[in-house]
Amino acid sequence: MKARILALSGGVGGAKLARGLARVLGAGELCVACNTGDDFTHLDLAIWPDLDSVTYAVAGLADDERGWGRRGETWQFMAALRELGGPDWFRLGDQDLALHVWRSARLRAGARPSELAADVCARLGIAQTLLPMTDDTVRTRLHTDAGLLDFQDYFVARRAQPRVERIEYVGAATAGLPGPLSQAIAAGWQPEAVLLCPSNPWLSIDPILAIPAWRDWLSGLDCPIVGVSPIVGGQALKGCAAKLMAEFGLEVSAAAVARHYGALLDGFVIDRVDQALATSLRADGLGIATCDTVMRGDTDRERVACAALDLAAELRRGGA
Ligand code: FO1
Repeated sequence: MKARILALSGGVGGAKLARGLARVLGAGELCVACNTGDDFTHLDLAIWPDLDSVTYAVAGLADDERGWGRRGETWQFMAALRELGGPDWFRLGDQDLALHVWRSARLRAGARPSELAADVCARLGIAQTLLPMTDDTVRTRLHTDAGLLDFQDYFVARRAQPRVERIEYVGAATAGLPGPLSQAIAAGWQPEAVLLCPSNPWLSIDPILAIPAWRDWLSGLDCPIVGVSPIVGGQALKGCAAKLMAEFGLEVSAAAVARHYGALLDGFVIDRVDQALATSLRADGLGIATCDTVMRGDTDRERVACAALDLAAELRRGGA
């Protein structure tokens, strides 16, 4: 593996940073490992929301408004499905559908998830390595006041309304690293830095960290691990991280996210509006960088990518 930087990502926020990183790094210098806990089988199709969001973002095909799926999408399949009385709570655009149909056929024919991800990258002209977090099956399930729910049932069908008591990552305990990463590690590969994207810590990054092989490898690495806060000014920019934190009895702040990652983290990028948290985070031993972390366009994405990479470089030199 040629990658220098390894990013761990969920969907929306992670995909934005992944695009920024892909734009500021050289071809092949980035590897993104994506959460697969949100994946599910719908209408007999294998749906991989986070890997697809990152793939479309890095390829420049993403719908930035929606945060998932492809730009310029059409919805004729959904209209026809609705007419037939089929399930319409989870929207599959016509172009996006091609990916789900083709991937499902390839999986049935025995392809490995990481092999499929590499094929899609090659077809879409992506020079970076995008991987599922594992080639095994891991599913995020939420214990809520509405019962035990699969992720997409909670997040999309019920609009993240139920109160969450506990989250489990079914299959994580026995899951392995994705094939290409295992092979690279066996051949002596080490990243220069690991970045935790501004994704939901509990729903997007924790499923990766719940895999013992990931935890063990990350904690033994001799390189900085730098996070970017998904919480800005006490609010989540998108998604339900703030709601979950409140339900878990946590303060909704960038500092609480840093504490959640604990000893794993060497550095943290926080928003300028959270500047006041920097002193206490530094006192906890973290390297801190502040910048405007809200990512609306490519210039924003490149700025946040550079802030995270610069902080990692400074930590490698022993500074920050
Ligand atoms: N999110 C929604 O809120 N509603 C949808 O109908 C929906 C469809 C969808 C289809 C393909 C895909 O790759 C993602 C999709 N998402 C949808 C996003 C998905 O729920 C993600 O898991 C979350 O955004 C969390 O990352």
